[in-house]
Amino acid sequence: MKILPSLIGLFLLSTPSFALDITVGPGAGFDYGTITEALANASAGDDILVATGTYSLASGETFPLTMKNGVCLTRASAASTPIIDASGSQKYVFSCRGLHMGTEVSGFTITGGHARGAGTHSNGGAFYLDNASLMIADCIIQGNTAVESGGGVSCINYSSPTLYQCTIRFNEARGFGGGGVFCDQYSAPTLQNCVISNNKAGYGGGGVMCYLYNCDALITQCTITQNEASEGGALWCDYDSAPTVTNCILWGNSGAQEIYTFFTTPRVSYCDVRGGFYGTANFDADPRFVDVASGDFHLDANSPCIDAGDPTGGQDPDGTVLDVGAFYFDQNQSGGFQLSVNPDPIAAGQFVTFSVANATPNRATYLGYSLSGLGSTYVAALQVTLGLNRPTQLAGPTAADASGQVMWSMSVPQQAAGLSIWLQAAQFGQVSNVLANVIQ
Ligand SMILES: [Ca+2]
Repeated sequence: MKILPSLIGLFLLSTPSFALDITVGPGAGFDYGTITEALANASAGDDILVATGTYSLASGETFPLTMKNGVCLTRASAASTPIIDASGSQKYVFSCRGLHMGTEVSGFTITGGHARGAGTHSNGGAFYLDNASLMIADCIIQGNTAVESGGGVSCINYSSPTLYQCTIRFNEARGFGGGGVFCDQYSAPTLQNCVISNNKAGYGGGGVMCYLYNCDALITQCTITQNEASEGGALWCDYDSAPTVTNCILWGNSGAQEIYTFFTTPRVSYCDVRGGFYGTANFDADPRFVDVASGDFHLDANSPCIDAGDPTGGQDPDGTVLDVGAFYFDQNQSGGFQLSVNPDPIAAGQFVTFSVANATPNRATYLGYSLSGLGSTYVAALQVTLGLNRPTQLAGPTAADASGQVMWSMSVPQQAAGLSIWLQAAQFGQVSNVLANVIQ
């Protein structure tokens, strides 16, 4: 076909820049064999696509890997997660200095880094950021260490990266703070849908430390658990640093408290905090992770975190109110004991119907509600713990039908308009999801 070269020529003429796809992988057929070489030869706008494999000293890498402005370093296929392993180098894995958004590292397992250089270079086992605001997405940052702070990630000097859908676990800041993430000197990273677990800090902030001067991190829909520090097992907020923490689980960390504050007022709302914390709609209830021992921090079907997020903050992919934590519980696929309401939201002065599906057939079913939010209330007669604070029985007992369904209809008083209400159904030995609603 002679037409092909001219078509390619047209395509090249119409391409406004000379951005390249640079491939990295073992053996022939790739542009480079190492990420080190690819980065050295990349320019702003280039994508470096890394094939499955382990990239280490043994495979020819030189650590730290120095990120370049405007370069996207990512996996060649979403089906794989290449491993970048700096073990033996005694260096942090990535050096990120003077970078802006548009720079990206995504889709890797990043491990084996060790920050032990002079001054601030003893921070940031996997990522050392200095005035760098890149995107770090879909990465597993695990098993890195820092002599001082930021076992996984260190953000200093106006570094405000976005960490999205990352798992930051088993990292250690041996000297000071931020087992997972350390922020200092006007650094305000965004952490969204991240799991920060099993990290350890020598002193404070087992999960995250927001240290001095306006480190106003945005921490949204994250699960911070099983971290360890003397003060602030989950989070440390120091003088002048006031992170905004929304729809997060801060639970099961070891330390004097989950959130340590020193002359600052972090904005914490719609969070499940062990021991409680001031702020809008925070609660203190076992989040009911699927399996803590194996590191599965998904929610089980009876988690009080389901639909407990900020109702104005958007929806989960299943169309329900946001769940609290890094992972939402899919109520469409659960097949479990489920409570729903129609109309949604509930309307004052009208009838409302509450429906239960997938209950145990022919068994007595109850509907409870609270006007004061989520909580943890044991009901001895049913041997269940309701996820409601000071609940009152609204309906039942009503036997579920042969297909496990129950419906209750009732009129809503006109004067209920504007009330927030939380509802949950229960049978002996099991509870439904909690419905949160604001009566219109
Ligand atoms: Ca939800």
